[in-house]
Amino acid sequence: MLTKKVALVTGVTGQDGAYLTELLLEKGYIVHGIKRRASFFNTARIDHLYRDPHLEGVRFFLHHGDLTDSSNLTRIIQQTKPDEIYNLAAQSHVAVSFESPEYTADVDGVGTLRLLEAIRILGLEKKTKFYQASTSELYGLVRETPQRESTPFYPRSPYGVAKLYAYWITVNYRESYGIYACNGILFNHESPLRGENFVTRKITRALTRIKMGLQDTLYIGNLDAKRDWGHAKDYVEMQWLMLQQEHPEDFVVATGVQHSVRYFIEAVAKKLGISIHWQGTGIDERGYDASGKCIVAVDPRYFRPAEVQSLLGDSSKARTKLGWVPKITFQQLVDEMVCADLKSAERDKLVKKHGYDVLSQHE
Ligand code: NDP
Ligand code: GDR
Repeated sequence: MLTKKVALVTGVTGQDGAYLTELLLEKGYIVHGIKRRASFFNTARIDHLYRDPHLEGVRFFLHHGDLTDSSNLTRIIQQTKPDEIYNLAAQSHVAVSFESPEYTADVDGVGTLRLLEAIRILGLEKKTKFYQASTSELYGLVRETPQRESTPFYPRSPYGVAKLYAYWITVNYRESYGIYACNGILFNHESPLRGENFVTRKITRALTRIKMGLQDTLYIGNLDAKRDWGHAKDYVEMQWLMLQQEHPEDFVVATGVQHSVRYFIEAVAKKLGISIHWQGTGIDERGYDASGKCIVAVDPRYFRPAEVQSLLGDSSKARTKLGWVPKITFQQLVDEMVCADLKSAERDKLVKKHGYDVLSQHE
């Protein structure tokens, strides 16, 4: 049966925001999303879900807002009176957080507090459930493998530290004010909607463009980093499930399978029929294709001041208590991302063939 619930999604224009909004609309929710004002339209991921608000039966609405602006957030929550808030908004790039640590702390840490305070100030503690997008980056320098809910935290970036504050303030408001608030400790999840400067999308985008002759080289950082990569579509289902329980709890969300960045490149190259011959080790490493042309080069620019070398999650609690299992395998994820980026590379190739410039985006 379709629900009559109202959800408010921060970060609605991001990868997870798009998949979650689609899921909530399918379930019958009225969805309010908070988007930032930008000089370019930034709604490409959700345009297919959006309908003219003048039409009848529209259930998806957008509001301008920002996690750094508490009066704005309080007003939106007051107007929409949501049954559920999904706090997905964040400066979500770990490397960028070293460049903008203060901003990252403000948005990712204090931003979470602003939402929780708004719930409290408006007297919505008993009505509004709250989901916080916590992260495997909390584990950082790992103390135990695989990582589970009880594994101690040791964040390794301003992003991780800001998210640590958000994690604990969520727990604190649950314990202090009885708000139904929970943390999803999500491990890396990807999709064709993944931002272009995260490593998986950077790889699928670059290798498909190399395949189409639009680009020569993929410049990359730490090839030996290992991640537990799942599909965003599976993970937003868990975000929703966590708010449908009798009592609020925190859950790890992961596949339990780990691969290195190098392996991800190899999997994409295999799918595309590009051969990469690895040569040497360390920062001088180069990958050459069959014709001897360098296509993968390590650039120390992409190394981080402190790295999270290896993450592997144990989501037994989610599987046992909520019956959640990820449906999409690593290979299916790679295939889907490669197919989507190949399509846009083919389109760019056609545009170029007809004499128009193709803009290349570099990280
Ligand atoms: P994205 O980077 O794709 O999306 C982030 C969203 O936050 C975008 O809509 C962005 O808006 C918005 N945003 C950024 N800064 C602000 C701000 N100051 N005020 C309001 N909105 C803002 O991230 P994902 O969808 O991948 O991730 C969603 C959440 O989950 C994030 O909090 C992330 O930290 C966390 N997370 C992600 C994981 C992953 O592997 N994807 C794993 C674990 C946690 P705009 O479009 O304008 O930039
Ligand atoms: P991560 O994702 O830092 O885990 O954070 P990202 O894809 O950026 O990096 C994963 C690993 O790959 C290494 N790496 C590179 N990373 C990027 N971005 N670009 C490169 O060129 C490159 N080369 C190697 C990184 O050093 C790292 O070890 C993501 C984000 O979505 C966070 O918001 C989220 O909380 C965590 O996942 C879980």
